[in-house]
Amino acid sequence: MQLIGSDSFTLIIGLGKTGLSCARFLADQGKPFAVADTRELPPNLAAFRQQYPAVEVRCGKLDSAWLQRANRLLVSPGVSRNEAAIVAAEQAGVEVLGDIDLFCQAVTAPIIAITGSNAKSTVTTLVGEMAADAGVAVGVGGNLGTPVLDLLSQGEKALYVLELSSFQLETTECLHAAAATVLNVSPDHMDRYPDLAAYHRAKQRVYRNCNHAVFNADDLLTRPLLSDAVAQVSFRLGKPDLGHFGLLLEDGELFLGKGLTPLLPVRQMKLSGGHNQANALAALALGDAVGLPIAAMLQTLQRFGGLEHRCQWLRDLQGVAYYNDSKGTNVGATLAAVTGLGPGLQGKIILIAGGDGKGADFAALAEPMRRWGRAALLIGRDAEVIETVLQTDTPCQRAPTLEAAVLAAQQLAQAGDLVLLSPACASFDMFKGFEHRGQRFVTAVQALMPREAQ
Ligand code: UMA
Ligand code: ADP
Repeated sequence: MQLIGSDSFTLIIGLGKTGLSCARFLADQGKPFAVADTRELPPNLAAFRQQYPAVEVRCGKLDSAWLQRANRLLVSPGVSRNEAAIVAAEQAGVEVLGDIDLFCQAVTAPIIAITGSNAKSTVTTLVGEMAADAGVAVGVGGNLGTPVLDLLSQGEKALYVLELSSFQLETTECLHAAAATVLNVSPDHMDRYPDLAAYHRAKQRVYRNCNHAVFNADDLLTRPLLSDAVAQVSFRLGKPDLGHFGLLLEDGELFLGKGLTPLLPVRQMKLSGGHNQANALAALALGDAVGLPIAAMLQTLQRFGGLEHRCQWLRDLQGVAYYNDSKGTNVGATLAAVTGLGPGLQGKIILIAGGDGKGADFAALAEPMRRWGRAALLIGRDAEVIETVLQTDTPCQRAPTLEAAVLAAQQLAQAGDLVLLSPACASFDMFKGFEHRGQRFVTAVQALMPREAQ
């Protein structure tokens, strides 16, 4: 594979999971490519060089002249397409795209595309399981973890369910989903976008050229900016319009429903909390749009218990429940956890939060914490920023480590309370990722001894 000196090559930007999947894809096709990564020492460099010794890799600051010699740039989601060298290359006529575009060009099976600030992974997994339960050969991936191009080596599929982040959507031009949704929009990644409008614009790209748009009628920002010629179906946590999804009250019992038809009592869902009813309705609307049988989808809802690190119950100790919501990496997710769990409690919530706040405004947490919180234990880089917002109404303590926060939470908790790790922040200032943070929390919680025995 001759690359150096080639006057027609694809330049992959980023040597993470996406970059590696792009390299495998292009190598399989015998297409010339090279790689740039803005880091001096990207994590996969040694293994990559060993596997592709002939491929040129340049690390560190992007070399603008080199980018302009490529005929296309395949930009990884972790790199903004507003990087000066990328913008300059695009202005010089170099095509800029991402792995999602390559995938869309390679497959003919219908795609369900799912984005939103929160609940993407839950809904993507749920829709994937609904399809599998209905006997459909389904590929599930994207931001969830498996890069989309790696799905191509998993055999022929009749349907793809993709979780797409705003980062991925920034570089996606060719998506034409059979069904697409923006589940919800609340501020996230404000360190990457100049304002909420720019983030919202990136999310809206999921609807481009879709056949069915599924939106959240309770969240204006999810409404597709499309003509009425495109089929649009909504879901809401209230009475649905005809043909749309929502909640119906029948003889005092709350049901998931479509139009006037009750489908499933919410108490039969394995997922709990109001936010998960919204997630179930979104999944039903998406599955219905591509023709999955409702009966099979309702079966899935009765057994699907959710993903690790998302409002996951861990244990009860001396009347105190411990919940791991390490995936609560933005204010919207933590709000959903506090307002979803708070009303059902006899006691109050002791919230463990903090980390890398990605430039967020935490003010929205103050009122629900005043209402349902007993205290907040704050960790990580932005502990002080969160404390400034919460301390007027909620007692706050700083903790040097997550383990110290768990011990302090146990001391403060009373029977009937719930200790909730829902950081409202990214984890990278203290941990390798949200899973690492969640696992550390699980270990600390499992190690707690009853208070009398200490
Ligand atoms: N990086 C650089 N320079 C580079 C390339 C990357 O500094 O040249 C940094 C990025 O800023 C980032 C890290 O390296 O901190 C990884 O970036 P990447 O683009 O190489 O990421 P991948 O390993 O390819 O993983 C990406 C998604 N990561 C990001 O969008 C940051 C993964 O989502 C996704 O699972 C994977 O593709 C497969 O599709 C993770 C994520 O955190 C879970 N997503 C964000 C979120 O959910 O909030 C959007
Ligand atoms: P994403 O992939 O978008 O990050 P996840 O399904 O991993 O979504 O959940 C992320 C966080 O969002 C978790 O903390 C979870 O408890 C919370 N969450 C789940 N459903 C909702 C919802 N409908 N609205 C707001 N937050 C939610």
